[in-house]
Amino acid sequence: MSDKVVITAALTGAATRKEQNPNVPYKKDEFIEEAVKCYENGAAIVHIHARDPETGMPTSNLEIMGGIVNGIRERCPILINLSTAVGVGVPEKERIHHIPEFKPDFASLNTGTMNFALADHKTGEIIFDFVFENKLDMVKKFAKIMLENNVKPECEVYDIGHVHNVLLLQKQKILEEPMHFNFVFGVAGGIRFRMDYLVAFVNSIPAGSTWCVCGVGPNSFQANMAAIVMGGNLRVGLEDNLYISGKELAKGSWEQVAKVADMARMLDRKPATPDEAREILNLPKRD
Ligand code: KMH
Ligand code: ZN
Repeated sequence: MSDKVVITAALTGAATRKEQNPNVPYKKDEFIEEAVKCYENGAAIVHIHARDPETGMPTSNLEIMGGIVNGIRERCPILINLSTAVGVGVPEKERIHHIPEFKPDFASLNTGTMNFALADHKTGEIIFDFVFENKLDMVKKFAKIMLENNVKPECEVYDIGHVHNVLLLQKQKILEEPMHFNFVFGVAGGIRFRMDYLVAFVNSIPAGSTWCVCGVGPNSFQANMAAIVMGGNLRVGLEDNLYISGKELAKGSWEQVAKVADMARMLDRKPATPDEAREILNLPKRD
């Protein structure tokens, strides 16, 4: 097992709001400060959904996104992963147009249509009911654009069936090996964290693939700890989890990065630098 662990910080996502945690970034400078602090605390990658600075709504507006991406690139060498989920109801074109424009190191590739709800796991109540559309034809189109632009896809899998979708596309030579997977636990509509499910995920991907784990809400740090033990990579951040412990709000994604970096060190693994992450995850070289 590698003694290095690649930590990704997912700064915003599409759903979390300042009303829930005031440290969710909306403005360009807030994104840049968060990214720099995440880098300083051990993150090698930032995963970004841009926000409209006034409303806080998710957007892939090229001017807004350009300010964030270029601002981060000027301040630190952290690698950049841009979301192609973007936000609820965003049309297909606006989910992908920023990828050829900014050629990030990584882009998320969501691999199956699914329920993507917000639920109260204690009562079972569905708070927000949403179908996340990722028809295979669209996944294929997005993957092709990533391939043409030399951008590595991070295959987002929320259930084992999504791994099988990825394998179908890989047979068509649209996804190059070694592939990279993000195993997402805890979305209402996807799989919840259990050690045996993580083992099943790891056993279902082609040998030589790399993988990362993230968990939504209370699944977050438990899934991360399991990934450290199993030799995988980690993702934390206010996109996935608003808290640092129990019901204590995180001061920023960077505080969660510091926590999992310590967890990794405790188990004799160290956070990878961006250069090491590029090598470990087989990312294309950049100027
Ligand atoms: N919000 C996460 C559970 C993406 O941006 O493409 C999954 C995610 C997907 O980060
Ligand atoms: Zn995301």
